[in-house]
Amino acid sequence: MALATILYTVGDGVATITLNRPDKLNAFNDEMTAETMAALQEAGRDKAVRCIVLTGSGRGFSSGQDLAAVAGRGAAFSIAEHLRHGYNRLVLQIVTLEKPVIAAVNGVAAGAGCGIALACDLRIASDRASFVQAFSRVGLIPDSGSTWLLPRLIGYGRAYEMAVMADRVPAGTAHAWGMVNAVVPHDQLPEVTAAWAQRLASGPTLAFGLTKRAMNKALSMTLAEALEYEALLQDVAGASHDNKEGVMAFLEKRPPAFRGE
Ligand code: T3D
Repeated sequence: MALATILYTVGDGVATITLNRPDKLNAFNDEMTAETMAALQEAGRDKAVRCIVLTGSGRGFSSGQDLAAVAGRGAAFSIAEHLRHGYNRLVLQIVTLEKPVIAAVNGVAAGAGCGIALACDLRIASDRASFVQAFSRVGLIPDSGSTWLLPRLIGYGRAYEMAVMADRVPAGTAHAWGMVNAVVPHDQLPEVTAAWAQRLASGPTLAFGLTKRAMNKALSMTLAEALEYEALLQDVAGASHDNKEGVMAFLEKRPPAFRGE
């Protein structure tokens, strides 16, 4: 892939996508949205990839929509179409990609950048990171899944406060509110993220993917429906190499050698 706005690397079962417009705190222009989607598609297809890390270069994770690009729009521009073709697809791609996706939040995550971090399965934040629902600062409503994802993670009151106050929520508060899984000293973010990613990449990838699918579906199901869906997917997981390997490893008192299938 020839890439202008992101970096894409694969190693030891982990694909790392680095948003790479640091002078704009990795604001999304159309090119960066398209390249990020292409990289996620490639990571989804590549059997060697069993975990994906999304991070930013420089001092930001992402500042959301590139506002300089907004200023150049004509009167006929449709924001709805822009969302449908860009952020909406990107968010759904992350949520439906059946491999664990970690956001390594290295700095500020604002607007759509915050929504995209929230769409990831796990968030590890640098102690220099912060989260801003910046939309109302520019007279917009939260998008990129924020109205759905944020209240589920932190509850309506805090989500609404973030939306209308649009203040920076520092990493420590985000952790206390349940928005991030861990906060680590800034210098240790790459190392801690690599350790989490490595552990996930050597896990039962099929089961991890089905878990993601089941948990996301369960959010709009009754308990009875979720129980039935678990039963259906457990049939699939139960027929996998990794289920057999996990059971044998337990009985033989050795660590399992999962293949992700
Ligand atoms: O219209 C649609 O397409 C709908 C879609 C909407 C999705 C959205 O994401 S709407 C929300 C858009 N994002 C924002 O409103 C955030 C704008 N940025 C900020 O509020 C602040 O930059 C931050 C709170 C994120 C960080 O503040 P700070 O003080 O750490 O950094 P800074 O000095 O403001 O920014 C550093 C540079 O990045 C600066 O450039 P300069 O002066 O050094 O040349 C700044 O202009 C640039 N930058 C930051 N954010 C953006 C940006 N440039 C373009 N677009 C940005 N979003």
